[in-house]
Amino acid sequence: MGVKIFNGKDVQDFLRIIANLDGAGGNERAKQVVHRIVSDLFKTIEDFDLTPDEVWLGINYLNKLGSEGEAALLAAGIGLEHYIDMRLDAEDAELGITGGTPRTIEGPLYVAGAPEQKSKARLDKNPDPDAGPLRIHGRVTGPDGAPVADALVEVWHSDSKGFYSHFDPTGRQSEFNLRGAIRTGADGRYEVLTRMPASYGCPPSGATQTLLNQLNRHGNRPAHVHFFVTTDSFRKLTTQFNIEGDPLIWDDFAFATREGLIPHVVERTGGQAVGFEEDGYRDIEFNIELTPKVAGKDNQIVERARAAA
Ligand code: MBD
Ligand code: FE
Repeated sequence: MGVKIFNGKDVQDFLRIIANLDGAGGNERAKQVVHRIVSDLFKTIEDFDLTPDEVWLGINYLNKLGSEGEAALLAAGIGLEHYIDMRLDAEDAELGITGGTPRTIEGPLYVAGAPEQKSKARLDKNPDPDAGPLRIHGRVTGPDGAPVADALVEVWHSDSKGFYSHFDPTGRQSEFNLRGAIRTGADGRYEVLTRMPASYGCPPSGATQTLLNQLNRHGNRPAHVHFFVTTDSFRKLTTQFNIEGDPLIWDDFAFATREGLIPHVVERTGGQAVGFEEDGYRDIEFNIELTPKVAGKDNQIVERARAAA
């Protein structure tokens, strides 16, 4: 099936020229990575005997992906973002770092710059009658269980349609709706009053869902709440919890669900006493245990392009 030229001298020499492996200058690491990726691509074309039409379909797919700004969404969907977490977990295991709240993926929908509030924040700025009141609270501690003061707890989640402010296709949410940044006091506590998120679905006609359709996979996530927890003393934690009972919890297209990140949802009354308009509300306690720096440094800090407002 198909011609076999990949292992021949012509193609192997060509691959070295493409990446300028034998030339001076450039970025050595980039040269090696480009050489490997282009080689793997050429080999894939040969092994599957891809037709020119199929190759151009793939090129056009990349244009669609980029023009829609969905590359980071696809990274979640093909498990690339979770794979990075698996590598960070393995690195921790190798260093003997155990315990702490599990990390899980950031996802593509964080927005920097939410105004900081002390100990407690109300996140819902727009009415959302389909989303009931939700209180989220907990304590930030170090590995020794002692409370961490001055931790910045950033929280973000979707509305009842699964849409996030700043990225909402309906344009209905105001800036930083359902996003907050809470600074802990001496007791290490944070508290958030907000409204229940719902499950997220990839844009149905977008590049990510287009690829998932080819795999007969859905592009949905269980309802979840994202966290960044940043301090001076410990490693930054990137995590999320899922809303208990969501049928997609173990069927997340982005592979973010982990044991330890499904806190109980408790039905409570007395909402006015905690600051809601309603009497009945749901309550989630989510405590956060941070992990130590390595030789005084956060060895796993992730820099990536992020939206800001
Ligand atoms: C999300 O809300 C999300 O968290 C991820 C990882 C991907 C798409 C939407
Ligand atoms: Fe999300």
